[in-house]
Amino acid sequence: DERSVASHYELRDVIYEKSPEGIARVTINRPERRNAFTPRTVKEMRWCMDDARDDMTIGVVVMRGMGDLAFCSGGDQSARGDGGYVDAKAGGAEETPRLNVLDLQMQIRRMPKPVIASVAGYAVGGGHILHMVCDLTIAADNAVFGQTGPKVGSFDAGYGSTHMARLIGQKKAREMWFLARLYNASDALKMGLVNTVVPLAELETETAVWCREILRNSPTAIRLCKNALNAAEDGQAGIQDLGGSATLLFYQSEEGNEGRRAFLEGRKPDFSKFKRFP
Ligand code: 2NE
Repeated sequence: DERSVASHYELRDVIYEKSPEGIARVTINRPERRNAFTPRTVKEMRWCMDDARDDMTIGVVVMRGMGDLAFCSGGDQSARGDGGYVDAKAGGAEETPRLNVLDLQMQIRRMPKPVIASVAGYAVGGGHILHMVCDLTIAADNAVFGQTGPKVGSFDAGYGSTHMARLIGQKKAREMWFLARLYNASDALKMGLVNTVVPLAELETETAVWCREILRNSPTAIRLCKNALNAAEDGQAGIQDLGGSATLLFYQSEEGNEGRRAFLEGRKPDFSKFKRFP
């Protein structure tokens, strides 16, 4: 029941689908590399996230990896130059290195609709961080989680560390980063890293069930709850996001529109009729 999205943006590493019921699905399509991402993969995912945000028919976004073996194995180590991750330019020259996956993490945090990670197989390295910054994680029973960065000379000292500590606690977060072990799905459930674990064959169906349950609820209530949960972690940037939603609501009110109308009509605004709620 899904239709692919025709767009002006050429997607090569990612498959983007939207269903009429309001679910957008972003699939990393590099199974031969366990769905590792390059800067190009991330740019494509960012384009999809922008589209899903702006599309008012979409109420929930699902992120997944192609195949059963991996959700995402993090940064593609073969795309890592001396200064960081790069795409090769024509002629073999390197582009300017930039860790653009941090922008993707921010987009997921700021998406005013839930983003669900649907994890089969490995979610490791930067791929593990992507599932952590998603609002919910549904794991298949073959899922494996871990931070492999310290083994390959990499780390994420942003959400990858601090949000992890909020999810699983300081001791466990330090264990995950310092030892770089891998954890199976039932460990992950006990640690609070994922919301539920289902048999691999049921992952897609169960993800759709969660999406549909979300879609039945008030989009504005969900948006504000997400804003608030983020704001408790994100400081001033989180308050800005919550504030943006408050402004969106206020602009839809009579009181907000009285100010605009008065200005355009060249008169003084009359706010006297609006209640000062306790
Ligand atoms: C994911 C894992 C554990 C899977 O193991 P296995 O045994 O199932 O598969 P295999 O044979 O290792 O991988 C299959 C193919 O995928 C490539 C492999 O090189 C292999 O290629 P071929 O030999 O068939 O040609 N592949 C897998 N992951 C890749 C990767 N990340 N980059 C490039 N090629 C990859 C196992 O493959 C594994 O441990 N992968 C490496 C995980 C890793 O260290 N990721 C980077 C961590 S750093 C990071 O992502 C990061 C961060 O920490 C902070 C910010 C941003 C990024």
